[in-house]
Amino acid sequence: MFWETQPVGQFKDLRNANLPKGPIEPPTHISEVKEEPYNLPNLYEWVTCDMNSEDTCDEVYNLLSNNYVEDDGNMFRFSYSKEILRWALHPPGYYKTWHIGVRVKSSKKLVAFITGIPARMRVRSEIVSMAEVNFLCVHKKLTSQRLAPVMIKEVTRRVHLENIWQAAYTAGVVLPTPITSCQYWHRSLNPKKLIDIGFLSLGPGMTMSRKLNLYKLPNSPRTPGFRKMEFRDVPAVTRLLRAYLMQFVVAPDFDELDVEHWILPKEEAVDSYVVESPEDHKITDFCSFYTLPTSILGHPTHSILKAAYSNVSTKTPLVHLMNDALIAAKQKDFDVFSALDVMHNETFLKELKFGPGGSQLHYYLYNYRIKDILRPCELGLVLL
Ligand code: NHW
Ligand code: EN5
Repeated sequence: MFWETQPVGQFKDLRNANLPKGPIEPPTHISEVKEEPYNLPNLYEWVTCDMNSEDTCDEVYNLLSNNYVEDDGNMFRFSYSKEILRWALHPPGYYKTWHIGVRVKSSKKLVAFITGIPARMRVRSEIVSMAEVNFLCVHKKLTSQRLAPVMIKEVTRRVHLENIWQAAYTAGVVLPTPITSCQYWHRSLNPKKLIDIGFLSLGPGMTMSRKLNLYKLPNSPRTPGFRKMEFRDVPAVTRLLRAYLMQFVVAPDFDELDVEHWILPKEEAVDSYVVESPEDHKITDFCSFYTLPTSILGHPTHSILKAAYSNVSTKTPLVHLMNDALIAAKQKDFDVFSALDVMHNETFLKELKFGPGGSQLHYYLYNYRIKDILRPCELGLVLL
């Protein structure tokens, strides 16, 4: 088994509380990192994907929208847009060499993909340089050929070449071993469409009109001073976000440049709002969610929009703030607002009529052992 050979927490060690915490393997000198890429089966070759190239970005988009993550009933497939992919892969300090493709040598067709981006992560009081690994995808026709382990080893090698020895990643499947397992929650914004496409079921004793009534939202946000975030808000939002994230055991260590990249609104990718106090014009709260179009498989109506979030509140109660986030998302024509039970989200999910989704999301660290498995509310990290 591949994962048994990797420096990750193993299932058999779960009961052993005495293992040392922190890095599982010590770093080596970069000069000792293998210089040549790992061997692929002979038909294939490695490529570095330049996501600024329109053609390459198109190829990656097509590979993912046809082969990436589906729900357990294969009714929906994540369909990250080119805007989101570019945004997701170009944070401050990104490495182009960490955007890795596999092509068929003869036809040059792109058949597999994996990415890393750099991030500073805080684990308790330690700041650890990490890679966040995402968008691992193998063309449906080539699965079960053990390509994924080679791709993971290759991204690991390229991360090591930048003197980085830890990584964070999420997956819907259970691997050795989660630092926490979170539940997806969904809040219907457009129940009629969600029922039409089978995302939501009407349920016994429910009528469409009762359903529509249940999920009705006001036409505009309720909190006075709730407005779209602007560039000038970056310092205040950074302060709020840093203070909020300090409450969690594992969370990113964001500076102003990170906030400018990850939080400042970007069309088709991320929406963020602040509450500016009408009295003294101070920024007291902020919330944010990203766009994730999802293909509806085998249905004439195409593409539903999902949103996730990351949020902070100091003054406005979190429930009110998130209610305004729902209203804002509804106004922007999103069909569903999704969230995980991470951070303090448990405090508003039920009250704001989110329902538990069909699947879980497991969080992992590579080459880093933490003291105990975390509760979702101890986690301050959202990956795209
Ligand atoms: S999770 C989304 C992953 N993508 C999808 O689900 C898309 C649809 N599926 C596929 O494309 C978000 C294929 O099924 C994939 C597997 C490519 C998933 N993570 O090649 P084989 C991310 O992108 C293990 C990790 O035959 P396949 C996070 C599996 O347990 N490992 O499988 C990515 C088995 O190992 P075992 C996964 O179906 C994080 C082996 O792969 C996995 O053709 C990556 C089988 O390989 C998954 N999602 O392709 C890790 N799914 O030991 C980063 C399966 O059990 C680690 N496997 O025999 C850190 C690296 C950086 C470190 C830096 C210091
Ligand atoms: C992340 N970076 O299954 C990559 N999504 O619940 C890895 N279900 O949307 C992610 N099957 O529950 C991998 N509707 C894990 C996620 C894979 C995608 C996935 C789930 C999350 C999902 C929907 C559709 C299920 C269709 C049948 C779902 C019900 C929602 C309803 C809302 C109102 C209250 C009750 C529940």
